[in-house]
Amino acid sequence: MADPHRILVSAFEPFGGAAQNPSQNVVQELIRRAERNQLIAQKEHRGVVLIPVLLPVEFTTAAQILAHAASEHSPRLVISVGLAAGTDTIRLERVGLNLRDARIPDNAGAQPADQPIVDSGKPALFSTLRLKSAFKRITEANIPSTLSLSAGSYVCNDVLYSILHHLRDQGPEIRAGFVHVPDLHAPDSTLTVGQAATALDLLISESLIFEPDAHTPLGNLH
Ligand code: PCA
Repeated sequence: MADPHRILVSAFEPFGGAAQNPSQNVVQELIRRAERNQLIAQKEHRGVVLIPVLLPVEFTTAAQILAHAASEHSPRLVISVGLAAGTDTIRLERVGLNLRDARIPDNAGAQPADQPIVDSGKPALFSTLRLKSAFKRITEANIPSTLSLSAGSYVCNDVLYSILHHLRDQGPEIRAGFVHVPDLHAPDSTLTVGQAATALDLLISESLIFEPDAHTPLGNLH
């Protein structure tokens, strides 16, 4: 297959005492659909190849593993998925902050407070995925979604900021970003793994388009 669209999709291991992390189920569902040629992205683009990566919930290490995988596979897109418990929409993260401030220890016991991720790095970096275009399609598919202004200051934000920092000198060809999903295993969850996988699929398909993101005014008031 000539010049495939390789897409790195990462999920996280469980953390904080939980038995599972729904980000893993979402990525597994995406891979299952890809194997059956059922992805919207496969219908809209030729040669989509998904490469799954499972990350530990550990500051620094998770980001290093993702950066290493990006160097190894030369993907077109790097999309990371994590759990945001207590939320009820698919959160398309717009901003990675150069900040570590952990409410709970990570899985290796680290609990940094008020530390930069990259010394003298920029205070914040923006996702380079086509989030607004994807948001429109996800919403049209009746999947509750939010353009989110912060991925927090825990390991997910660490991964988002670090991959954007890592890729910043590599030109616009490699886009990267982060998606938070709700606790899809919660008994009262209003979203399913299937819906979250469809949202990711649409984000992938939109982000493979070689055009700038939509410029519709969608910013949050707060
Ligand atoms: N969520 C955490 C880290 C791993 C995950 O799935 C976060 O939001 O930082």
